[in-house]
Amino acid sequence: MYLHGAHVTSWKPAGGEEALFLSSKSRRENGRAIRGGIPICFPWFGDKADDPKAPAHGFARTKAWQLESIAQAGDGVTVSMFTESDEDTKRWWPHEFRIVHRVTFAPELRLELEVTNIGKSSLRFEEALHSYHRVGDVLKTRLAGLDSIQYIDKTDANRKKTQQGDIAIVSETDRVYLNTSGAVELEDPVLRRRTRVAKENSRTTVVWNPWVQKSHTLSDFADDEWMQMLCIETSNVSDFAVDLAPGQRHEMKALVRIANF
Ligand code: TA6
Repeated sequence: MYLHGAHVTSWKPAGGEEALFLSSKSRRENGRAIRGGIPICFPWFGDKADDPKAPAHGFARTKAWQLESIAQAGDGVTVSMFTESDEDTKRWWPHEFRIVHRVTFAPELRLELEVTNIGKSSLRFEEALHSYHRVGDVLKTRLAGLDSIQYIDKTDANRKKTQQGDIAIVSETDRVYLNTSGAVELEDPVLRRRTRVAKENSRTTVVWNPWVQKSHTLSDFADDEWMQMLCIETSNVSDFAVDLAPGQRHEMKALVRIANF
């Protein structure tokens, strides 16, 4: 886990294999997000609606966070990092906030993203734990848990559609599943494992795979790496952005468990 963006890049449950995908082309540079692991998107998701010059997915993933604590937690370790508003953040987003990323590395991975409005005016934000799950061959995976859920298809002019059955990746996939609080389960017959992602205080789930074409446009991503990853993003975006009054706090949680078969 890096202070650069409070970014988790690896979790390997005891006796198991690496759960997260990290690009061989990812670059550790100031102002640049790590490609892979779990980037934090905050306080907006994707492009900033009213400012095309603003950094995609907000500034949290390229900001230097501070270490708050490291503590033993049962059969795991909890690492807590935080950052707050400053002159830089206010250039893009005129609000006072404190954000904490609390991660417990244990037989399961627990992620808690806590946002507090420390200002005098209310604020609205979007957030996502933009997790890159490592898979054996994305073409052979199936993602369950979003059947009959409405989604925004960002590869088709943001048209709203309804999911039928499990998700199979057969082309570029960039979808925002709306008003869903349920867990999802990723079946991976090549790595012979099932990854379950449960969540709290999250009303959207984003599913992303860049496929062939888009992979070529990403300078920090190798051309064939799209086969080894699937992003499943615990989030509150689009119509489900979060409103916080002064002094209020919001905590989104994700819990990742892997079962081998
Ligand atoms: O979460 C999916 C998405 O919003 C896609 O639209 C794609 O752009 C992806 O994020 C990666 O974004 P990035 O800014 O990290 O290249």
